[in-house]
Amino acid sequence: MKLNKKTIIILIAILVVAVGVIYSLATREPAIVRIIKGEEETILELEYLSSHPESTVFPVVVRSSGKKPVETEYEGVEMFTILESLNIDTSNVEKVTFNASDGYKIILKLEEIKEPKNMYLTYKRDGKLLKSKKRGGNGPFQLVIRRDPFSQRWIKHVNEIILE
Ligand SMILES: Nc1nc2c(c(=O)[nH]1)N[C@H]1C(S)=C(S)[C@@H](COP(=O)(O)O)O[C@H]1N2
Ligand SMILES: [Mo]
Repeated sequence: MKLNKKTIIILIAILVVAVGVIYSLATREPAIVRIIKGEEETILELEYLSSHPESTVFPVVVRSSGKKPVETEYEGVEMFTILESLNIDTSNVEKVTFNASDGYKIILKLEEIKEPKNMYLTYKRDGKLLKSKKRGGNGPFQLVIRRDPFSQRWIKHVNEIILE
């Protein structure tokens, strides 16, 4: 085979694309949340949330740092409802730790999680799936606290929930 300039450029282009595809597959963040209670681990998948009968759309004002407040609509399921529907026994749980893929962490009391219509694990904003951190979004899952007006305790990129 004659390796002219054009062939070499095409080969390099194929190589670059292949490396890109392999890299993005290898570093792909799966759209799941691991719910851990002692030795038990439950995997929560996006499809489970999005097809949940109690998935709801609710309006909320987002005050992102350095930006004007914006009215948006989030879609998700109440955190306590999720635990109940997964049959996770919370009778002796006191605190709930939310870990995010960027290392951010927040600890909430189970009582707070139980407050009606307050804490939602969300997966859509304004009708679109939440993008991952890598793609510049707040997802794939974000804990939205409706009665936290300045959203400091909202947690982006939630990937682990630990019940203790
Ligand atoms: N995973 C994760 N969640 C987070 C944060 C963060 O750095 N990482 N910052 C918190 C803070 S301080 C605020 S004010 C809100 C909104 O942050 P944003 O305006 O940068 O989106 O998200 C909160 N949740
Ligand atoms: Mo903040």
